[in-house]
Amino acid sequence: NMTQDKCLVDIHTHVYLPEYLELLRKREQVPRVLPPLEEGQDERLIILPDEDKGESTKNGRPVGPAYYDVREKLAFMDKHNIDISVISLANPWIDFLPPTEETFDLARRLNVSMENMCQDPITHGRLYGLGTLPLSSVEGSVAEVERIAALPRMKGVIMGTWGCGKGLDDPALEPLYEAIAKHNLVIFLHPHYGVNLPTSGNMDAGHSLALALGFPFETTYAIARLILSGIFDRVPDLKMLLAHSGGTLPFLAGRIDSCVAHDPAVASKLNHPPSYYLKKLYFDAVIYHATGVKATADFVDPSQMMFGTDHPFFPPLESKDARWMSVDSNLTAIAGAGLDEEIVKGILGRNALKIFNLEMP
Ligand code: 5CU
Repeated sequence: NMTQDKCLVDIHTHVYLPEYLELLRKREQVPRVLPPLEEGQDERLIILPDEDKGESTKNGRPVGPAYYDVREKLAFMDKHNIDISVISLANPWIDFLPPTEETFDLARRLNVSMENMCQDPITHGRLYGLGTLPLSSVEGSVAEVERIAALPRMKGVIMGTWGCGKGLDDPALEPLYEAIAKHNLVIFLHPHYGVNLPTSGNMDAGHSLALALGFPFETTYAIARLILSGIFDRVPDLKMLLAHSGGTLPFLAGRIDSCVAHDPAVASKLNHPPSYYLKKLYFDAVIYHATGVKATADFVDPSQMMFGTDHPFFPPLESKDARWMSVDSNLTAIAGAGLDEEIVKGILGRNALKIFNLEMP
């Protein structure tokens, strides 16, 4: 169908909802929002672990209306001809809050606020949402999944790699995975914590290496552990979308298979080699080079890949009116990966319509 063929869907696009910014403004520890450095400037976001300790990162990043205003999201979509966005709260969600009624109530309010944003008449049906879970409590999260499943424009949940503090392979999380699978919701698995290497004493790389490498390495390790836990044998219908083209998983899958095969005690816990499970996951195409797109499309069926922008992160540094380089790099990478036209159309929109069960606006 022609319309679906031309559709551009962004499945990796974030917001910091007003209720969340309110929470971050009140905090004195990372994650937090600081007041503007000078009057008339934007507030500043400090969210990454130890970001407040780095010389070039201690003032955080400007956080303006693109981070919370639905009109800015729509203007960004219009500028890049994006038809539909599946929006999610940005990191670090509410992972750091204790398992209290107050946290559960905040999760509820965030999800209703997200649903309302997606239902705002000015969006003309162009937005869908992913919910936020109070992950310090599995019980609280299962209850929230039940609520999210009843919200018409919510199609899944966003989750970090922390789980309830012991990683994604924590057996305590299984009831949550079962609840998510039961409702046919998608988990958008997104990094935040990095790989906990000592910070370099010689060079201040700002945010660049934490985002470029810490994030994907974190995803790689967390998902490999999750797969080795055998969760996908026990909950085979669990749908999981990996940020940043799965970190380095498409590239390292062979090494994971080989190392597991040579460790019979580990291999015997699984019905299949690790890459069997990896190939069932979904991957975004937020990797910026054609080589990364090719590697992912070579590893998984490309019908499991979907376009994303990472808005509002990586805005243009010069003109505010320009198209975003971060968006165009991803579009160019998808177009330049030597894939068939039909496969490219799938990555740009058709796959997302199907996987998330979205309706054309
Ligand atoms: O690259 C990304 O996905 C991000 C993100 O989600 N959050 C952030 O702080 N920077 C980059």
